[in-house]
Amino acid sequence: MILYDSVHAPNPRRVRFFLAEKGVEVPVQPVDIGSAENRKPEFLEKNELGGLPVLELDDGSFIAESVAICRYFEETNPEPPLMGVDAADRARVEMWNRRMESEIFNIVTGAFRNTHDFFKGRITQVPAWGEQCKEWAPKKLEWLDGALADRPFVAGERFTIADITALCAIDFGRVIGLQVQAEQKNLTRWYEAVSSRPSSKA
Ligand SMILES: N[C@@H](CCC(=O)N[C@@H](CS)C(=O)NCC(=O)O)C(=O)O
Repeated sequence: MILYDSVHAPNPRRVRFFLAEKGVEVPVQPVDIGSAENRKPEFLEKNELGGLPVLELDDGSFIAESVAICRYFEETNPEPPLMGVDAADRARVEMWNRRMESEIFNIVTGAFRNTHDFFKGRITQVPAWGEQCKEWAPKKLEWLDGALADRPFVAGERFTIADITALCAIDFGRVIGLQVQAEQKNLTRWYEAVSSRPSSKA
């Protein structure tokens, strides 16, 4: 098994964070996004969309998409559960993980990808969309602060993949100047708790 990884990128971090919570070690092979190694034919054979991370299984097959990779490890290493414990909880975790992706992660990466020089010539940038995402991002944190008023973690009483997605998105938000504000008391409390987990450094 090999995990194709990139140390500074937020999606690979989600998987490393998830694996560290599970105490699972997987051999890692770095792929250099900076030199567009992930866009070369050899890597596109593993994932035709070029995104990282990618998991290569022992039978030589590949799984891309961070949540799909996490799902594989949730099934093979169920403890501790990070994607819900029964039907309603699994649905709730999925709801909140999707929200953390669509409302925060994709807004932060949308701002970065569509405005930053790093992506000039690599993708078709739509700067107006990037600027819109930049404007939305702090409002999304305001919303999350409110959502965290009645519970310790994003999806409820226990730490889940939704917290991992949210933390990786917010930390990556520094590339667009996004920061948790001191007056966002619930979000600050949550941010400190989740950031202090040793797995967050994976
Ligand atoms: N939906 C994919 C997104 C993968 C993705 O876009 N990864 C980024 C790193 S966070 C990447 O490879 N960027 C470099 C590029 O697109 O060339 C996932 O959840 O894993």
